[in-house]
Amino acid sequence: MSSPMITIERFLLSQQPEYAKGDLTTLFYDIALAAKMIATQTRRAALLDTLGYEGTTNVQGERQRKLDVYADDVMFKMNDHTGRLCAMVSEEREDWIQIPDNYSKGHYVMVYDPLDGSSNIDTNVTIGTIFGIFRTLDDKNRGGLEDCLRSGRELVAAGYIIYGTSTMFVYSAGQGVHGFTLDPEIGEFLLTHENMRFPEKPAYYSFNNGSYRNWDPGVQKYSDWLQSNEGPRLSQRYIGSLVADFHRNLLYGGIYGYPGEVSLPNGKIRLLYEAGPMAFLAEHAGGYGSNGVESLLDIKPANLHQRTPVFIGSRELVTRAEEFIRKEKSK
Ligand code: AHM
Ligand code: MG
Repeated sequence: MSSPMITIERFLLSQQPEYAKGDLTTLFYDIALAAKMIATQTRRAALLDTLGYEGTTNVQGERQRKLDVYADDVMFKMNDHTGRLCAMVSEEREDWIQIPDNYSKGHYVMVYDPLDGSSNIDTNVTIGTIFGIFRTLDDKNRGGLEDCLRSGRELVAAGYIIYGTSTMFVYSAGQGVHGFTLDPEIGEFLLTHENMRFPEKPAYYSFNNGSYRNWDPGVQKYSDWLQSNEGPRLSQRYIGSLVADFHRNLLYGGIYGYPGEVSLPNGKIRLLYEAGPMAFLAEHAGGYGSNGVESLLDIKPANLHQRTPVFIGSRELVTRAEEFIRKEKSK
């Protein structure tokens, strides 16, 4: 354990800029509280009969699992009444979420994927929660759709919670990426990973190679290069949870990719509440996130649930992916 013991609250207070003290700090703290509730439920899911499907589908036509619905509800309920937010966007809800009339509206917008990698839930494999925070564009007119449809460049903070062998809260508010581990005995997140950076020499590449046949030639050639003698000699690791694959690659160096496919030209990952926040974290840890052509942070979503191809992780590996893709496109 790190020494001295620093709780997430203490760290947040020491890190926030003066203008954000109070609001942003408390917002993170509310998200951390939601994370503890989701972690508790996830750990006991089989015992509480919360594995399996809810019997509903979300806006992307995906069947919702009981834990997807639970996590979405917790994220919403921990944040709707606090007066910090003026709107929210969730993967699990078609429209953006306005703050109920009986609560005051704050100056921030939170976008989130309540349970990422949820196809892994029933098999006891690591899953996560992703969030991003924007400041409202217009203090007088807060919480409209235009406040939500923003590029990752406009994020003031982003983070994820990873529900693995331990639960971790990883975030950046623009001054480094910091990780906290939940001590379940005392119910607190404690600072364990200060100022995380992608290591110089990467170790892993994380693509779903089962989809190789459906990728563009540029992505196929990049994948061939990764595995060739001329390549960087990485091991392949793919969990199928963006949060978990990203987290491992942040610690050991590597690249996560979810390219476009023949029947899914923009891939599977959502720009606003998955790719954008993760690209923000990547850049603040010395890495890079791209759609294969340009930075994920520079793309303004046209709709809330827009998908994008994703290549994210160690900067050099991501720029090499762009080079392969560009070369094939120009043929
Ligand atoms: P989800 O938010 O519905 O769980 O979907 C996103 C997830 C990513 O975490 C993961 O990398 C990917 O889907 C896995 O997809 P696949 O099984 O096609 O490889
Ligand atoms: Mg997801």
